[in-house]
Amino acid sequence: MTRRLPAAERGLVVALDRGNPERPLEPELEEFEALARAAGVAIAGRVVQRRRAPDASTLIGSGKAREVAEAVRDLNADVVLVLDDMRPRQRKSLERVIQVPIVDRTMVILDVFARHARSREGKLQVELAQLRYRQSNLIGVGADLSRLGGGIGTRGPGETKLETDRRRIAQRISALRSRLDAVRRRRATQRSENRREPLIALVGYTNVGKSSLLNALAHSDAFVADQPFATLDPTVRRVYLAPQRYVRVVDTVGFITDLPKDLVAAFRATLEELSEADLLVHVTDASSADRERQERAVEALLHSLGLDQKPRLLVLNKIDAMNIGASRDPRALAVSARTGAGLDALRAALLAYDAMPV
Ligand SMILES: Nc1nc2c(ncn2[C@@H]2O[C@H](COP(=O)(O)OP(=O)(O)OP(=O)(O)O)[C@@H](O)[C@H]2O)c(=O)[nH]1
Ligand SMILES: [Mg+2]
Repeated sequence: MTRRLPAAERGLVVALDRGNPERPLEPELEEFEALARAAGVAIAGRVVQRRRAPDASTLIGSGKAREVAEAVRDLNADVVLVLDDMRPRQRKSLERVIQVPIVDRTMVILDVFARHARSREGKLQVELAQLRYRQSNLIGVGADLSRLGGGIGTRGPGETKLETDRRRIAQRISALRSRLDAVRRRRATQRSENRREPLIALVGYTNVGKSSLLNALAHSDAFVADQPFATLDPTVRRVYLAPQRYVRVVDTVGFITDLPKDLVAAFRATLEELSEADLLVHVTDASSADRERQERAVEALLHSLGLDQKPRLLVLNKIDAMNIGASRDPRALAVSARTGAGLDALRAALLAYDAMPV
């Protein structure tokens, strides 16, 4: 029950710059804007507040909040997009000053997921994540349950309604859980009928080219797009390596820094399928200046899923678009899903793993 949102809302982006040299703001801000665009928002402007620590009551400080309110009017923005996590209290005080809906990073990511979910399981998982997030952050929903699943621009109701909402959210959450269980039981049966060939999982940051690589290997046409989270549902294809040697390659949801915990929880079943893989192929984007940060985020998530011990192959994709002079990771196999460069070497490497026990 996910809802498509009206296109081209105008968003004003707000972020705190904590001046932490270990974690520069710019790449995260750019990523946030790409997420917002994938959620159908046009970026009208940015307000960055420099301060070491967030203000306890308004996140950005009350003076800055008034400045944001003014910028909203000047730029004719419909929504304020806040990069940082907010406490319910900070959100409330900001809402008093800023007269348009306030949406945080988690809500933006949930919204992109809601737009891109295709399968029944994917949709149920996204709705579950949205409700859990609203529940734990005391964000209300519209009176009509059928409108649940709204994201960008969904405004919370007043206090009293929030109480009734909470009860209905709790009911809806348990209904979703049992429907998801049913879908999963059905899928587990289907899966067990189909497991002779080794399973190789493509994992990696969102938008690095996992689906493109799957298509290049399998001559298939899984959905590819230059935006985050184009893929949500696991797609399995049979890939030919050599005479009589086939593997199954699964392409699944991409990772991102600080993937919201409610999403990880809701997508746990999807992510746990990675544990059935015989080999994880970690795909990275050679053309991205942000590659190291992305790799660290993927490693962190694999760790939290208990997948550290899986055999792993590092693949550097998009070498056709790599800056001349940029250093190549000697551990990685360099390929281009677009030009086909390096794919024979990749098949050979997979063939070597194909000898492993199933
Ligand atoms: N230049 C270049 N672009 C590529 C290559 N592989 C993929 N791309 C582009 O990168 C973008 C993302 O590709 P996808 O295959 O959708 O990436 P993904 O990792 O599946 O992304 P999500 O499913 O959104 O996590 C698309 O615009 C692709 O055309 C490559 O080898 N070279
Ligand atoms: Mg994809």
